[in-house]
Amino acid sequence: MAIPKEKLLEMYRNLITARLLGDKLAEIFTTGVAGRTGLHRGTGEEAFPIAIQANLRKDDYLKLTFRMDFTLFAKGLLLRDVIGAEIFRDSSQFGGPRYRFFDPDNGLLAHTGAGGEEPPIYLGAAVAIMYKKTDQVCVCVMGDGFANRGPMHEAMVMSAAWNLPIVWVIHNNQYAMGTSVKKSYKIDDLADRAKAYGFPGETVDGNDVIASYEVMKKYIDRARNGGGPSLVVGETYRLMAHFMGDPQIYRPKGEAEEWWKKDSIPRYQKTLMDMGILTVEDIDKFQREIEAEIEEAATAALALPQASYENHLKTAIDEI
Ligand SMILES: Cc1ncc(C[n+]2csc(CCOP(=O)(O)OP(=O)(O)O)c2C)c(N)n1
Ligand SMILES: [Mg+2]
Repeated sequence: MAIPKEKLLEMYRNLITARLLGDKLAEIFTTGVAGRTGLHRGTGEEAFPIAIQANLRKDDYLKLTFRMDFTLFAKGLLLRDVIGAEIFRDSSQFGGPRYRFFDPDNGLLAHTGAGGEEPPIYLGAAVAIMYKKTDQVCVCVMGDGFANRGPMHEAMVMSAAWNLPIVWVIHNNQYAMGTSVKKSYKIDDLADRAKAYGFPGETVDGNDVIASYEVMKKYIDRARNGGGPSLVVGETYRLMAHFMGDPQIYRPKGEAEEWWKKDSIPRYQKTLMDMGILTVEDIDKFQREIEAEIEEAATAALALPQASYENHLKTAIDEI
């Protein structure tokens, strides 16, 4: 499949933006000006969510893992509003999220503190698409940890029974807090589970931008065209600590170093350079442009008003 050059470069820009934004967020959190504590960094796992979002429209529904929410600029959110949502600011007065990425106009419905409760909510969005007979799709991404909770299983069962336009995704970064997937799954290929629900399942190298884009495209197109649900597993690695401050005593020595060798950025740069659509000069230029964009967005985000639970709940209830 030939991916248009513009799409390949859009994913490159987004990948670099995600990497630099992750660094910027870590910097903001260490200065104490964020309205919450405990950033769960996603540096090193950006390629998979970027490739997923490259296949989505603004009106499609998307749930990303809490760790990868900061890549939601690739869904159309302003960088300012992404940073604002991360640091507990409210950008609703400008049409952005009011609280922690709650932004229905951009297909972002819920992020629950009780992790793993979201799949039935996104299942509901897929039911709504079925009734409204639109060609939207729903993509629900859960971490390898929260994908093992009950709500995801029940939602997958129902999605199959009703042939709903939803792609279930497991973002497998090999750990849930200190627990390795090897301890929580007794199968090697997590996509094997799809068979039991009665829909297709496929595993892809989540650090390979193009492979991830192609696999996601296949199943998103399938769902959009009435083909029903599927399960995609993106294999990556949680290179960062569970949260900033976690001593990571559970991680075998040398394991993270091995995964750094599979980092998506140098791999994707090489691929694009081999294809003749990216030069060393472009790499420098993009880097400088994106750094400036992030600085500007961070300044604007810090000036946003603090979000408040009371205000969020009140307006959310009023809207229902
Ligand atoms: C119901 C519930 N149980 C436990 C937690 C604590 N918790 C927060 S993050 C996390 C790990 C999630 O692992 P995974 O889904 O693999 O996401 P990752 O951290 O790897 O991105 C846990 C157990 C929670 N938030 N909610
Ligand atoms: Mg995980």
